[in-house]
Amino acid sequence: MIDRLQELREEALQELEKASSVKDIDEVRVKYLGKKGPITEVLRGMGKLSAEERPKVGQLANEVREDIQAKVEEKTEEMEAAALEAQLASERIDVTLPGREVKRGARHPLTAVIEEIEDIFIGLGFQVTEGPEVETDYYNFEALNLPPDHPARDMQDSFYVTDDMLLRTQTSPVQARTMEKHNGVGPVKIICPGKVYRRDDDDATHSHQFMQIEGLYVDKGVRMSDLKGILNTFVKNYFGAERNIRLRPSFFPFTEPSVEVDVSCGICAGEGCRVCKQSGWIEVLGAGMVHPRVLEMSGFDAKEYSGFAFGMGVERFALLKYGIDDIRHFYTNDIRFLDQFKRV
Ligand code: 2NL
Repeated sequence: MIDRLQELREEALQELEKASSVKDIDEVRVKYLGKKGPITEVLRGMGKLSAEERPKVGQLANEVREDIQAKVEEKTEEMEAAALEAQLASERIDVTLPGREVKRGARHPLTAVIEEIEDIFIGLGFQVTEGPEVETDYYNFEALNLPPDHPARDMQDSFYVTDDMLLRTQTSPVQARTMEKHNGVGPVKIICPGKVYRRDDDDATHSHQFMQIEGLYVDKGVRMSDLKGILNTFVKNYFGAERNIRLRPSFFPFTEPSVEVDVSCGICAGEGCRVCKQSGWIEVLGAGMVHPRVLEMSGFDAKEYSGFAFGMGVERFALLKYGIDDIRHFYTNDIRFLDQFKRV
């Protein structure tokens, strides 16, 4: 029996030595140390032994078991360490490789210009207000004192959705709606940025859809000099402190008196050049004192209240500031064009 146990130990240790996987090792363990294994069998036959031999065989059997168990553990650890090594080797990363470029987006130049203009007017106490792009004939035309025979009211010049509804041709209806909500109580001091639509053939300076910002200040005692001061401050903030404005008489149905506002040319400083067509001035805004009929229709007492209003095309402000020569660049969204505004 002693010989048999030593034989079994040799066999088991050799088989473990040859084992090449955790599964192999476990099979050997079950084969030798399992309940139906040869060592258990030897122990069962111990009854036939003498009282003298029994403890010796028992002790050896335990030693054999312990040796096999120790080898099983040693081999398993070896295997697991090797597996971990292999995994680490296969997952090795080179931290010195250059990283992947992070693609940064950018605000659209028109968005950047709108936000810049908004910030200037917020600094002057105005609130930013928005409204619907599909408007009723009333808010788009009637409330702004446009006579029924005005060209803009022609089916040919505006995008009508029904007989009575159209895509707004200016953002003034937002202002008319806001005045109405104030129930004849001032002040109303707002700017309204947004998309507007006119039936037009697109070219370098025209688009059937463009961005407008209008401003409105209604309160007791608002005067033309307030308009001039606000626009002068705005233009200097937007274009630069060295620029000046001048007002020329004009006409709009919704303002009386009405003016066109020019900014001094930033290229030639008034000397005359190609950009300002030799005049030294560039037209940038339309403005005026809100027509009393417009105030009354929106619920304000024109004997008590007065106001000024102005309107500007955002594309024109962007063209002038960034030296862009074609308004269509804003809508075709060529990534090479847009990329140039990453720092704007
Ligand atoms: C332009 C410049 C302008 C206004 C817009 C306005 C709005 C209300 C009342 C009175 Cl609610 N006026 N807006 C005023 C003057 C000019 O836009 O060139 N428009 C054709």
